[in-house]
Amino acid sequence: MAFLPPRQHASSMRIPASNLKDITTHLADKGWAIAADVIDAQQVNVLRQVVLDRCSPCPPGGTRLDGKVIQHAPAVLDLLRTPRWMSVMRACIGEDDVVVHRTAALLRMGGSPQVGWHSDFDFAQTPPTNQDQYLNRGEWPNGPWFYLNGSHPDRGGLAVVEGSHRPDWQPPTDWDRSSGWDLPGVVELHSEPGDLVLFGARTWHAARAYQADIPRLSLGVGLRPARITIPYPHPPSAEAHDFLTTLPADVAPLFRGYAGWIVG
Ligand SMILES: O=C(O)CCC(=O)C(=O)O
Repeated sequence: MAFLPPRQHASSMRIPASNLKDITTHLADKGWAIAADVIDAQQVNVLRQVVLDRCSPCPPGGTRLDGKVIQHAPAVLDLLRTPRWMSVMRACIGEDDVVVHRTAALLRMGGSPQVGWHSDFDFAQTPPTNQDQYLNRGEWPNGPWFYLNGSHPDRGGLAVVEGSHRPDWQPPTDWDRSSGWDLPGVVELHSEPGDLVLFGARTWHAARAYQADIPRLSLGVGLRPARITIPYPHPPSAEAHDFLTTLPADVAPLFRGYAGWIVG
């Protein structure tokens, strides 16, 4: 791409998980936010093991994603019982009555390449035909990821384009997925393992190539307003049906209209 001056990457800001006002303001203004210390070290370790169990084996240089992790890992249900996480999520969605939207465990091995610049939002105006079109048209915050090794540019870290959450934001015409890092508005995120990384539904993001010799582990659980249903035309798979009918009573209301089983 042509002639942008080199840019000093802004370092990102962690906001205490109890400061819901600053987290939501930051997310609304900038299109991303980091809620600090949402889960403790013990929960981080449990979730690390979940990602390892669900995404191994993975070959050197590879990436594995489990888009139905919550259906197979009771420990992920415990996140729904974690008041600090729920309060951050509810505040960022802006509604109290929320349901589980989609979940993912993501493992990347050393040698995995850069994840190119993209928005997860599905901008198509035509009726949805695939899982991402069904699930990625909502306005609720994306991510929201726990980078369970921390996010840092030297650890395959996530970066976002500040301001790109706004509907009228357009990428410069010479951008593509393989563009580098000296781009206008890029913020490289620095988070700790118990931090929740949030970004807007439209926010453009990318992740650095990962080089370390331990697996990079991330877990994402997205919620949406309960009043929004996903018009998926098929009934739940047998596996999803079993999961939904055996859910513990305390979390079952969070699975009204669950459609995350589409994935994977
Ligand atoms: O963290 C990563 O490696 C990729 C995350 C990502 O691209 C996404 O959430 O869409």
